Amino acid sequence: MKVENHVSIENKAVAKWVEEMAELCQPDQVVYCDGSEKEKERLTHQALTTGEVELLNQEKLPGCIYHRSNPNDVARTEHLTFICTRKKDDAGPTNNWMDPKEAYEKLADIFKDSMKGRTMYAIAFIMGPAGSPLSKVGIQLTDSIYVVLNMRIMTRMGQVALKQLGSSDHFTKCLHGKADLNIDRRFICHFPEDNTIWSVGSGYGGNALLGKKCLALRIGSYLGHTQGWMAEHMLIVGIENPQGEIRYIAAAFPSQCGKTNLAMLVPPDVLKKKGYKVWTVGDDIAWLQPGPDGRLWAVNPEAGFFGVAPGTSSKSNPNALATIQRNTIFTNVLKKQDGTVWWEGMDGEPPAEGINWKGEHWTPASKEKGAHPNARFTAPISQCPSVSSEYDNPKGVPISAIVFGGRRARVAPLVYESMNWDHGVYVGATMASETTAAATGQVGVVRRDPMAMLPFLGYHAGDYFQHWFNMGSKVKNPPKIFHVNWFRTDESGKYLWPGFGENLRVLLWILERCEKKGKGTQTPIGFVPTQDALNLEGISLTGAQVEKLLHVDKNEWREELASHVEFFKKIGECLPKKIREIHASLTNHFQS
Ligand code: OXD
Ligand code: MN
Repeated sequence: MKVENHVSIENKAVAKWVEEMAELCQPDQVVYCDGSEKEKERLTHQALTTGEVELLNQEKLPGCIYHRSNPNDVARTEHLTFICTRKKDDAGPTNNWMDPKEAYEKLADIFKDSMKGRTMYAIAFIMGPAGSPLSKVGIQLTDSIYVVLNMRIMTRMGQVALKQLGSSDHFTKCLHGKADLNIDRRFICHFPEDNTIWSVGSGYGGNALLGKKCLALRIGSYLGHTQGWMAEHMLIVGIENPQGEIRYIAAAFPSQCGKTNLAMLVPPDVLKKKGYKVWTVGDDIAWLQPGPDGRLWAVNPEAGFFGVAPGTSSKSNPNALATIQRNTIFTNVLKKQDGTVWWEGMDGEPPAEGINWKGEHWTPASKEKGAHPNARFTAPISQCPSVSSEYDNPKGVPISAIVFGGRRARVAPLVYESMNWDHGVYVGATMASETTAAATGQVGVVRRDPMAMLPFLGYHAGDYFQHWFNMGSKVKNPPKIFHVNWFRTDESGKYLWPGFGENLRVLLWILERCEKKGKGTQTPIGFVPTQDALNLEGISLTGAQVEKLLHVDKNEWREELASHVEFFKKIGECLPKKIREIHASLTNHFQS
C-alpha cells in the first residue's frame, strides 16, 4: 500500500491508528491531506475526471462545483444512527443503541477491503478556532474526495490541525467509507467512551462530514457532559445597536426551521436606517462554556455553512446568496443549461429546462422537483457579507440570551420569556416542531425535539436535562432563556408573522428584556411582549393580528402540558425531579 505524505506525521498515535484502519479497509494508497490550495486543485481535478463532481460556470460561479448524490442518500438517516455505549441505559431512550463490540464487528465486516482500488484520505481537522481551549481535533479517514472538499470548507483542516494536536493522543478517530452506498449496509455509529466514530455506506453531509453532527454534537455533547461545557444545535448571532454595542444570542431550532436565515438576517429598512446591524458567528452549532466573568461564552466549531438551498432567495437570505457566489459546493440542486444552479424558492422564474438532482432532464412541467428539498450548499463562513469579526476568536463571544424555537402552527406565541433559567431549561426540554426534509421520514408531524438536539444527543436525554440545570448554577450571570415561533398561522393556515428580516424586531425585544427594559405581560408560561412592546414600525399588522400572535390559549396549553407527560414517560426514571416540579407548577397556573 502506497502512503503519500503531504504533511509530516510525527504524531505516533495518529500514524498507528491510520495504519490499523488502512489494514482493515485495504485502500490502494493512503494520502495525508495538508489543506493547501494546491491540494484542493489536485483533488478537484481528480473528482472531475471520475464524475464525482462537475464544474459549474466558472465565469458566473468561480471556484464552484456540483455534486449529485446517490438518490437513496440525500438526508440524515436517524434510524441508522447509533450511540454505542457499554451500558444501553447510558445512550438513553431517545437514541438507537448498539453494543460497542457488536457494532465494531458489524461495521468492520462492511469496511473490510471496502477501499480496494480506492484512495484513503487522512484529514486532520479542528472543530473550533485554532488555539482555542474549547477546540477539539479529529482525524477523519475517508474514501470520498467530495467529503475531503467539504471538510476543507467546514473545518480548519490539514497542517494547522496537526500543529494544534502536537504529540497528544487526544483526537476523535473518525472512520468514514462509502462502501457500496447500500442503505442496508449503512450505519453511523458513535463510540463516545472511545472518542470514536465509524460511518459507512453514506456520502451525505450529516452522515459523512464527521466533524459536524457526529463530533461537534453527539461526541461533543458527551464530552461536554463529562467536562462541564455544552455542545448545542444553535446558531450564534450578534446584534449591534445604533450606539455600536454588540450583544450575542444563541438560538436552537430543529433542522430546516430557519437557523441559517436568522444567523444571516438583514435588518428591515427602518431598523437599518436607525443603525442596527447583524453579525453572523455561526449558523448551526455552538459550544458553550462558563467564562471567568460569570457569563456563558460560545464558539462556533465550524468554519463553513452546510445550508439548505431550496427556499434560499434574496427575500429569505440575501447574505447566503452573496456567500455562495464563489468557492461553493452545490449538492443535489438543479443544474441549468448555462452551468449555473437553481432550486425551488429561488428568485425569479424557474429556468425553461435543466438537469435535476437525479441527473434527469427537467422542465417546469416535470412532476419531480428540480432540486431535492434537502439540496445543500457548502460555503466558507469567511465569504459571508455579515460574518462577525469574532467568528474566529479563540475566546468566543458572551451570550446574553438563549432562544429556543420550533415550527408550530398553533399553541406557541411569537415570543415569550421564561421565568428563570430552570424554567427556561423546561421550555427547551419540552419544545416541539413539525418534521422537515432534513431527515428521511414523514414531513410535517409534530415531534418533541428537546433543545433541537433529539437527533444529536450523545447520551441519555434525562442526564442532558440535568446537565443544563447544573450549568445554570455554574454560571453566575446566565443568559435569559426565550422561546420563539415564527410559524404561527391563522384559521386559514396563513402565517401571521412576516418572518425573515422582520424577526429582528423580536430579537430586539429579547435583548431589551435582558437589559430589564422591554415591556412584558406575565402569563402562566412566562412573559410575552405587551401589545405595544414590539417595534412594528413599517410593517402592517393589525392589533388583532398582534393579539393572535401573542395569545396564550389556556385550552391549547392544558393539552400541550398533558402531552409533555407522554414525553416524560419516554425519558423514564432519569428525568430530573425538577422537570416534574416545574410541570406541576405550570399545570397549577392553568387550573384557575
Ligand atoms: C443540518 C441538519 O444539516 O440539522 O444542519 O440536518
Ligand atoms: Mn443542523
